[in-house]
Amino acid sequence: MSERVFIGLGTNLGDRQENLARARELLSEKLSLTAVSRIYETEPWGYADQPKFLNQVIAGETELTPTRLLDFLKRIEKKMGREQTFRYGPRVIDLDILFYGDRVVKTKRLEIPHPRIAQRAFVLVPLAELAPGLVHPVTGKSVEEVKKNTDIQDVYDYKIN
Ligand code: PH2
Ligand code: MG
Ligand code: MG
Repeated sequence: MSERVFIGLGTNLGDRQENLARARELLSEKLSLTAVSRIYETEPWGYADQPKFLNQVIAGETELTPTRLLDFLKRIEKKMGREQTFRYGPRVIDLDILFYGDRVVKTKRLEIPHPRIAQRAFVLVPLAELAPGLVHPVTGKSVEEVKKNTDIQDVYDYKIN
């Protein structure tokens, strides 16, 4: 049985567009990509003094369990040269599980749905593009509803080169 998952991609170091492309390619090894949002350039959230991010959200079908999916994402981040910095600091690539079907997971390592979706326009805008009607399994709110109540001015369309 496969599940539909949504993954958030973020990058603000090096060739950001290339980083997103590489990450999508590596993701497709274990995830059949069913939808890919546009790319957005976004002001850094959480820690201001760093380069702007490119953000994107993808939807895919996978056989991996949530924990295995997390391991897989961490392996990709490592392969792409991600180094540990500090919370909300700059990174070559960040891959976050946003939703995993309507599963709710809360362990030390992993929380699904991602706990900060509602505060993050850089996630909500691309997510609403793919799945406006997607309902949060705990709050019962749709992505579109949450987006309407979020300031999205720091999220810009990014012209693909
Ligand atoms: N990721 C963070 C911290 N801040 N800001 C933007 N704009 N985009 C991100 O992907 C991002 C961030 C930590 O995961
Ligand atoms: Mg993140
Ligand atoms: Mg992360």
